[in-house]
Amino acid sequence: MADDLDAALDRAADALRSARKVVVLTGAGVSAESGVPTFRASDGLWEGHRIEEVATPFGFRRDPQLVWQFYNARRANVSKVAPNPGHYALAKLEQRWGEDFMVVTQNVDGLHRAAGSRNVLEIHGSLHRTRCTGCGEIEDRGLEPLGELPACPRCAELLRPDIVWFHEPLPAAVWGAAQLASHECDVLLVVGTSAVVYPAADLIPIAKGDRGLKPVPGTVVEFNLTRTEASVLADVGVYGPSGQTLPKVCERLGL
Ligand code: BJW
Ligand code: ZN
Repeated sequence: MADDLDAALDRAADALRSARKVVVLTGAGVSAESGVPTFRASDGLWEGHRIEEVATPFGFRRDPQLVWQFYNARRANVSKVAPNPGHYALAKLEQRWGEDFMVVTQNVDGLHRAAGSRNVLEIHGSLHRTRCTGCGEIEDRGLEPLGELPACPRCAELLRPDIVWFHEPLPAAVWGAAQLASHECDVLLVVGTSAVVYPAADLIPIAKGDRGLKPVPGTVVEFNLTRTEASVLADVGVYGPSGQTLPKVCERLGL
């Protein structure tokens, strides 16, 4: 088994060595070793709530107070955690590739930026930001406690978390940039995601060139504890905790 992992790490490092442009798609698993819970527990509940209650626009319309309680608790949890070696390894890779390295994250915890990554697209929003349901103003409020029905300082309408809930479109500019980067990349690292949520999971076939012309298909490397929906499209699978495997890739690249 250890031999398999070593061989996979060698192949991942080889793919990166010859890559001009690199994209990383991350999910909840990259933050698991920081103590942020992942989403798809077997009971189908998120911290005791049904997904429709707390992560859809309908749930927010029905009971904004409950949704804010849920998000204030999430914000408080995230304020206590720190990036893990997996986040730092990705920041180190960005230093090697510069502008040609991009992290596309489904996570809303802000830990990639906290670890020093700069070229980050947060395609599902951020726990740090609020969005006004009246004037649309988006504001970075950090993780300071907010009330149960926070109001906009400009127009006094109800604020909501700046998070992409189910049934909502991803922010157009951010999603467009993620698609373009995936189309142009030579290597896509898929880290800690079950790859079941769309349209994020579409970035994997886009990187392979399956959704349009790409002269040379991108190489997809999956980092996860287990095989996922992404595994059939992955050229290399590195199975183990990403807080351990990503730093080993950096070591192999001499970083
Ligand atoms: C480790 C590890 C370690 C652990 N090391 N690895 C049927 C009904 C309704 C909707 C749909 C439907 N069918 C399809 C849809 C569309 C829907 C969707 O995809 N649903 C699927 C679930 C089926 N998508 C949407 O609704 C999207 N919008 C949309 O389609 O809009 C269309 C539209 C167009 C125009 C106008 C209007 C609408 C929006 C999706 C937004 C998703 N947002 C969420 C919630 C945010 C709330 C919040 O965070 O507070 O984002 S969903 C949730 O899942 C969250 C995550 O970003 C996302 C992805 O999850 P992720 O990151 O993959 O986590 P897990 O837990 O699933 O996996 C963790 C992985 O880590 C596992 O594989 C572990 O093994 C691994 N792991 N430890 C390495 N140490
Ligand atoms: Zn407002």
